[in-house]
Amino acid sequence: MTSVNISGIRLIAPCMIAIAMLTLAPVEASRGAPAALDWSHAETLDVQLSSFQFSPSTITLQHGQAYDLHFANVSSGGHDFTAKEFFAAAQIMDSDRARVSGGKVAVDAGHSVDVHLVAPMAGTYKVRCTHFMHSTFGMTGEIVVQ
Ligand SMILES: [Cu+2]
Repeated sequence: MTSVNISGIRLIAPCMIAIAMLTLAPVEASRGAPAALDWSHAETLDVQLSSFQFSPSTITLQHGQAYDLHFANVSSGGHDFTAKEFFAAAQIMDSDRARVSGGKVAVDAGHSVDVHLVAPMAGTYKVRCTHFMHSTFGMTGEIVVQ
């Protein structure tokens, strides 16, 4: 087959991306390799951090979908968005990896941090702020991947 038509490529591309994600995922976890993903279609989701809650407190994602999680700290104190299992399982965009440290995204007062990632396997992942007593005051939440 020497000729390739464009519509054929369009149909095949999503499958190839899915296969690439499946094959790259274990490698990604072990050595932080970049993945040839198109992040331009990532869906932006706003998550507000305030004293003392996440809004929304339940974040619903679709497995395999790319997102730009926009964490905005609207309070006058520091907070973090900590979800160790979630971030460990998600495929994080290479240039955003440094923004997630030990499963934690720290957001200074009045600042915001964006993390692009592909939602991992379906499940419910716990979220909390690790600042002293903040989770006790209500800074907890969950990520539900469908
Ligand atoms: Cu907090």
